[in-house]
Amino acid sequence: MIRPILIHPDPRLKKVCEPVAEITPELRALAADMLETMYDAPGIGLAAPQVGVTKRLIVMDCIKDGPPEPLILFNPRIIWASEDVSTFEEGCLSIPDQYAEVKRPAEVQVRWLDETGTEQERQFSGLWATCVQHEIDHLDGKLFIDYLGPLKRQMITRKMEKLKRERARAV
Ligand code: K1U
Ligand code: ZN
Repeated sequence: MIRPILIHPDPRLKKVCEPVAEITPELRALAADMLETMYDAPGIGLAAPQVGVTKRLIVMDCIKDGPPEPLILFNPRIIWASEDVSTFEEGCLSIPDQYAEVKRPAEVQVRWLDETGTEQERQFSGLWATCVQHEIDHLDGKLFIDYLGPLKRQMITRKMEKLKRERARAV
């Protein structure tokens, strides 16, 4: 099921999300819905708060060409980050049509629980590293615009407020 994606500003996007204590069938269904929502958008990642659920769950697939590689990560944690940084132009499905360059560690080691409750660990680089950091930021109530200066951030926030007013009028 495709779920509606919250648009910034929304208080649910500013919350620190709760860890998942047990991976229940409901949470597995939520993860499947999030993947469907992400592919439909389209996007390369999605965090549970973006669909209004303040739990520590993200999904990703950064493969552009070739067979899909969906990943479901419960309680993801960065356990190592490189000193090297890289700059990517980031977007966000909760901030449509706005892009900005963000500097982040180029490589990160992440530990998480998969959908079977098994602990997984993987080193991410390139777009995967940028995406996993962007998604984990969502779980801590942080958006990519929080890395920008106050004027740029305010300009984007005002555009999003206008977009939300227009969308509300259209229904
Ligand atoms: O968290 C999100 O809002 C998803 C976001 C993830 C992301 C994008 C770019 C850098 C870091 C994290 C998106 O997927 S925005 C859409 C997007 O980047 C994309 C859409 C279609 C094809 C390829 C990329
Ligand atoms: Zn985002």
